[in-house]
Amino acid sequence: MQLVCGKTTLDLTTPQVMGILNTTPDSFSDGGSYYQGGNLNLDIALRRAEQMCAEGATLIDIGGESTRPGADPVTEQQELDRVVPMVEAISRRLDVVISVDTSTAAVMRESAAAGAGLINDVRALTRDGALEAAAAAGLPVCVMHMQGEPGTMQAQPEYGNVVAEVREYLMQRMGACIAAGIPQNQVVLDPGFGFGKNDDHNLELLRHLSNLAPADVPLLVGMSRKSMVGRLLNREVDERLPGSLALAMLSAQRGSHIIRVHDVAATVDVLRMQQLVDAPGAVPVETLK
Ligand code: 7PJ
Repeated sequence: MQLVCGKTTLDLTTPQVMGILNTTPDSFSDGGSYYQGGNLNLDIALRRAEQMCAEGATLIDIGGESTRPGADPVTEQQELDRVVPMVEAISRRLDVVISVDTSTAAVMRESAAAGAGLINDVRALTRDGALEAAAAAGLPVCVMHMQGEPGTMQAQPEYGNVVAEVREYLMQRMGACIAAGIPQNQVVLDPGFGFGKNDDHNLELLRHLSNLAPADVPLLVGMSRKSMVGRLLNREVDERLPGSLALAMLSAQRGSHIIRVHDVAATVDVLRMQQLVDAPGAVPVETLK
């Protein structure tokens, strides 16, 4: 299974790690890390991207809008200003697939022109012009399930059958992508952990991850440091690494192809160990000197 991400083709035979780089001042985990005196500092962000690549990330996900409940809404221009220079800078310097976490058509267009390799949309290309912009970009897309809207989605999520409903939605959005001219094998699906889901919903989706899509469709999952880890283990944001690593491994065992995380080095180790056990021969054995 492969994704053709612009100039780079990504091999999904083994699970790939996507490192998170938020260019927002207010994301729940790394928000504001790259700001100095209220301005985004490209050099600091670039160094973080470089580090994640050295640790084994093959994708970097750049987001300019926080979807955290209560986060300030962002204008199109703000999002462009945060994301596009970052895409340009990374694309010039690093050999990595740049994913843009955006729902905005103009950000998709300008990021693609600046060297992005994947469009990652938590709103599954439902905003005006998004499907068309993504198709015109000629890049693979990740479409995610969300119930409700970011500001209110966690108030009272409700499902009859969460697995069936999420699968149904993802299949429907995949159909919309194909109808818009995006090749079927360039569509990645994501159940959207924590997006309009309570902990039971999240756990049920993880248990049945491999039933969410046909086996030949790439799956992306993101659970790193999320509130579900906090609630289930009673941990603050900076104490969620062990829980996040367990979830990364459990999702790899259930067939996820791309795992979106903050802690790249630790996740790469965990996934390598998982592959050594579950998929002998898939990754080279590295022995200590
Ligand atoms: C996800 C995302 C996710 C995809 C965020 C956070 C919230 N994109 N963007 N999947 N989450 N595809 O990192 O906690 O789960 S932002």
